[in-house]
Amino acid sequence: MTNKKLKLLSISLVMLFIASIFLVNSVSAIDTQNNQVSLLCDGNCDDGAPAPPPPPPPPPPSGQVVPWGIARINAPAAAAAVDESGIKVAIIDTGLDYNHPDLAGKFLWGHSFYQGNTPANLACTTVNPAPCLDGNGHGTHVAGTIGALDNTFGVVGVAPQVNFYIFKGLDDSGSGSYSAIAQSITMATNGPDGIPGTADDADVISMSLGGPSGTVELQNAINHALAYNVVVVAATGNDAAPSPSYPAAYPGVIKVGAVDSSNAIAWFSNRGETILAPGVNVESTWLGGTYNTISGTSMATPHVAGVAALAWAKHPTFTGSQIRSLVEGAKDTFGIVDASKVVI
Ligand SMILES: [Ca+2]
Ligand SMILES: [Ca+2]
Repeated sequence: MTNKKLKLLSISLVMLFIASIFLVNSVSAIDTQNNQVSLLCDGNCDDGAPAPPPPPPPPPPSGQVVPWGIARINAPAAAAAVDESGIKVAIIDTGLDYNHPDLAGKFLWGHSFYQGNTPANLACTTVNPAPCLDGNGHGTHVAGTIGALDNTFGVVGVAPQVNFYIFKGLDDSGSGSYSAIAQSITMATNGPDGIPGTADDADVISMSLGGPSGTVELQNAINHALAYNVVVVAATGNDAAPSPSYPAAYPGVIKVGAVDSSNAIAWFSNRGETILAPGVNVESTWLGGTYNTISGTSMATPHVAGVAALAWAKHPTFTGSQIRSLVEGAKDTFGIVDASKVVI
């Protein structure tokens, strides 16, 4: 049971048709032989091959782009209305390119359960963040949607002032054990001091990953997070299935499905969502200081995690359950999250 794995949830644009088959096997489906859970993202991050070397640095930036999804959910105006600089968002994914200029200074603390594709157990600190370096790109993409800096270049995230706890619970090919995910959830909840219910606990946990079943350890970790007022956000999965993958399926978790820029639910998005967010052609940060445009419920989830951070900034005395209700109720007529509704 404890060796089960989860995977990323994203979808390749270029290889959309191929990806549609590939994802069924690798994204939100647990391979019962290997007991794997997977990322919910693009073919780029889920091909099982070793991560390519980082691409060369991009040309000098010339102006900041507001990705369509950031504009669509009214994030810029909402972020302008609050100070979210004290909010800590834990990202459980493939790590973070903490050297990316559009994510500079955001890494606070974390832990790595993988080095490359090899299991590990390494602390990540501001002095030595290296164990949490992203070898895939997926985690860095998620991070950029949550909180890429509002500056003169690149992209901007939903909540540009937030900081990150980074848990490398997925390896460089996008797979991770259920136990690594569960341990990441517990560590994020407890924070650097190891004690739940103190000021250094994560405020939000964002998980762009999933598998078709759960484990006792995973559910216990989710329940621990919820009991200590951590808002837990997870992707529904990319299998075009009628119900969410795990951990999104657990009660109390905000379950995020994906829509395109025409307000239509993405063909791949598992249903049973409690809210929708942009998840098709999402531009965000990538490895080596670059940017990439990919699709998946993996890409929708960080939009909602960012909105949850803004909600905490506006309502610091709320319980986690109150924040969850506020966020899940902050939707437009299409069911798409609207950041402006959590900062009123
Ligand atoms: Ca920027
Ligand atoms: Ca703590």
